[in-house]
Amino acid sequence: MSLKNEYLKKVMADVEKRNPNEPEFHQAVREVLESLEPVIAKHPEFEAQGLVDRIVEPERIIKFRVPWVDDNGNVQVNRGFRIQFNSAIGPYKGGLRFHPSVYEGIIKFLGFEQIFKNSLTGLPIGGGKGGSDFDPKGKSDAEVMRFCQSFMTELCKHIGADTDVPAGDIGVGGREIGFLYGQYKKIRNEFVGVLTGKGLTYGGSLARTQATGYGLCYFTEEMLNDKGNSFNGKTVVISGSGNVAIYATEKATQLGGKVVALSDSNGYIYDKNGIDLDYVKQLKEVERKRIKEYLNKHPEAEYHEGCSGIWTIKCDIALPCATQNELDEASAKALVANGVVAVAEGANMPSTPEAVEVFQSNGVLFGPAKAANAGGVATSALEMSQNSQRLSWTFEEVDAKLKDIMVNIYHNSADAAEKYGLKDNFVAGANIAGFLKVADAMMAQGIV
Ligand code: NDP
Ligand code: 2IT
Repeated sequence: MSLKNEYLKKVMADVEKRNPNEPEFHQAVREVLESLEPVIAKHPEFEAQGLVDRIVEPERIIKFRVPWVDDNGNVQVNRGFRIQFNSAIGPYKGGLRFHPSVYEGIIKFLGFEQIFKNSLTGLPIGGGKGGSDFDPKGKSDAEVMRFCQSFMTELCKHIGADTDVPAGDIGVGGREIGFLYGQYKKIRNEFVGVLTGKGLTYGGSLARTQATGYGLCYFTEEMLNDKGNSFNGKTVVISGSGNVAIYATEKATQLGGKVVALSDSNGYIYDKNGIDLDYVKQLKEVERKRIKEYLNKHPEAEYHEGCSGIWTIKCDIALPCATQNELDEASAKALVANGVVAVAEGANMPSTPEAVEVFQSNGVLFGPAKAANAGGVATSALEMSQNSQRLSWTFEEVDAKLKDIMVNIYHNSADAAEKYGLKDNFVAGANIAGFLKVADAMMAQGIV
């Protein structure tokens, strides 16, 4: 699909010119602008107020040096980022990613997506994202701690409980959030909800660890239910074996599905008997080992090198939960040929545009990341509410709110798609519904 509206074409050309060599950011913007064609046609005031020109430009980009000393006494230097993209509906909110592939274009694409995702949750949170090209793999706990302390020594000048509230993403989990929080508190002398995903003994919310994976399954179950279908009795393939993949596996299994495959960046496992999740948790959450070690306890399972082969496994439901552009056109065709019924994105932008086109043109139910994985950030916003009240809610309370939010996101996306003549196109629906709330707030606040 290509852009037809002259205003949107001009905005896209400007984005490409102003952000050269950032293909992931261009990809994320193009998808949203394509969805907005009917909205811009209906609302000439958005063009008159330069609204789309403004929404594609981050409010602020912070880029900084992160020096630290490794266990051998050598000085290491990484680069840190925080992009404060849009604060129209609330303080900037979004994760921190520590991965060697991080550069400004990755943080920009993630921050841009976060604006619309956060809007879809119905909660008052703006869009932001940050991270570093630091690679936590193979580092000792002490090295990770020194890195996090150095990172926060700079970041703490730019964030705050009512300004910008970071959380986890790839390579940033409970351990990293703890070190980051400790350093923030030491420098600022404030015990406040400036990060989410905190430990339960210092202000974290029950169910935040599970939230993205559980939320993904609640969304998918609602999408399936709407078409008279469900997880029950279905074969499920999930990529990744990190936070999102693990808790998607747990909830998909509770809903009656059988998860037969997981992966990491080296390869994938296939266990036709259904994944032994307790063992995966032990390997990944406790021992920080590779997924191929699964065969130590389950020699009857298979391990294959490489990531994309996972999509050739026959399944009814596929949940990509690893990273951007991990599922391409050829993989989408393989899933369709094997009869996949639903695909929902736990990762951010895991399907290439060509893959999305294959799913949509073959009648596969497709839940885009912004909608399907919004449960993590939604529960982060619930953590912020609890911190403000200095109260903590039970697991059941938070989980019930999460489920409610995911069901609403599905219906708001489906309704917006239908209203604009794009029934069952949840990509367009999520983009439009997410955009309209932010657009309304920006219109009300003037040219800022
Ligand atoms: P984790 O770091 O816990 O796990 C990441 C998983 O993805 C690991 O299995 C990792 O394998 C794999 N992976 C990472 N990078 C690559 C790569 N370049 N190629 C292949 N595999 C890769 O992260 P999360 O589970 O938190 O995040 C997974 C996805 O979900 C990301 O896209 C993230 O943005 C998204 N997300 C996360 C949310 C959250 O609350 N955590 C909320 C919403 C979305 P390996 O160990 O080999 O690197
Ligand atoms: O991509 C995401 O939504 C996240 N990594 C979670 C962000 C958050 O603030 O909880």
